[in-house]
Amino acid sequence: MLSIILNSLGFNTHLENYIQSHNLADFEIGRVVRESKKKYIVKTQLGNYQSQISGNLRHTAKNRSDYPAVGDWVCIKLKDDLSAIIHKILPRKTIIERQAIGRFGKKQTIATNVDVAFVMQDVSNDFNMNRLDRFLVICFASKIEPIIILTKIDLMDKSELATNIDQIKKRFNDIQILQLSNKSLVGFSAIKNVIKFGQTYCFIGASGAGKSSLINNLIGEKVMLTKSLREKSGKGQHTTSHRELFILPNSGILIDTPGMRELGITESDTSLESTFKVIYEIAINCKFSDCKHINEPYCAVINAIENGNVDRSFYDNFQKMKQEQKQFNLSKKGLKDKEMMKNIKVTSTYKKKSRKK
Ligand SMILES: Nc1nc2c(ncn2[C@@H]2O[C@H](COP(=O)(O)OP(=O)(O)OP(=O)(O)O)[C@@H](O)[C@H]2O)c(=O)[nH]1
Ligand SMILES: [Mg+2]
Ligand SMILES: [Zn+2]
Repeated sequence: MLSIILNSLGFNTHLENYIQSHNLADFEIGRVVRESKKKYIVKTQLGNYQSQISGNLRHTAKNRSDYPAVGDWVCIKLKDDLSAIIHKILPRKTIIERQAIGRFGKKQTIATNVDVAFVMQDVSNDFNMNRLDRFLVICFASKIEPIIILTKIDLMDKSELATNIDQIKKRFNDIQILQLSNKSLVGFSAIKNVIKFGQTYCFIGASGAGKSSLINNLIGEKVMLTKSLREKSGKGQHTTSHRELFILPNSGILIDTPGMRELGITESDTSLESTFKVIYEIAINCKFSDCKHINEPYCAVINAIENGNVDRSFYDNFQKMKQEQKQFNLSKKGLKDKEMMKNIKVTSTYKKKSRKK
């Protein structure tokens, strides 16, 4: 039986069937609504519980993705009225991740079980098309539908806004673009209408884009702290420093995330094809099927750049990300080989020891 609370958290019959068929009915089921330094708050139909992972889960965890993240459905055992232990993470529908900062070949989980990603972009003072490309790669790598929300439209004139929107449409002709002022609330009702009951929406974008401001406006109270650049003590400091999930009454589920500065991409094969679709479509007309679009004759992509049909910076970003993806795969392979060598060493030391006995 689906409880009303779990239902409004996005619980569905698919999860219920999994629980039944895997004999997990003795556990309390909840969703991770907040995570900070491997401490979790899990919301269940009985209330919120401060939770830690079980020893077993910790010992078997190999990667960051083996730990719970905001958005996860988990099986817990209650310790008392306030705390619980997480024993199992239920299979994820989707996982948003990026390359872990400074740790090549490793990934960092941003949120899980997300249906739609709102890619928030300040269109006035901090408009950055190449960053937008990166956020979209992250969405496509996770197979999550992106919707672009351009914020702070109150701070610019209409013609400048229209030019920026045209620029985005030239790159991405089939992604929905919404406009918003968190101040005057122009565009707010259109965003509210997109949000559907039981669906999970993750807000991603650079620091200061207005993610927490929009969440506060949707919830109707100040659930998240928001700050202007002026109010921040250090330059580039993020206002939101943790990920948190909110239920919008009778509507969807919202996940706020800290602004991301570094957006390293991971290995997904199809994410570049989806993000740079415009380039891939043009490339069909290159003379050579293995054309790298660098200096080959009769290259349709180079031709499109020269004709102004494709922005050079879009193309440059594409080539750069292709390189990064190669690098990620090499680093990942390097890490795997290292791990394998370690295992071989451990096994041979073990064998030597047991022979001595
Ligand atoms: N004029 C104007 N200001 C906005 C708008 N949206 C947000 N702001 C302001 O921009 C600043 C940053 O907004 P936040 O909502 O904190 O941004 P954030 O994306 O959550 O930033 P991080 O938590 O650092 O990732 C605040 O001072 C907001 O009041 C908008 O549409 N128009
Ligand atoms: Mg914020
Ligand atoms: Zn070509």
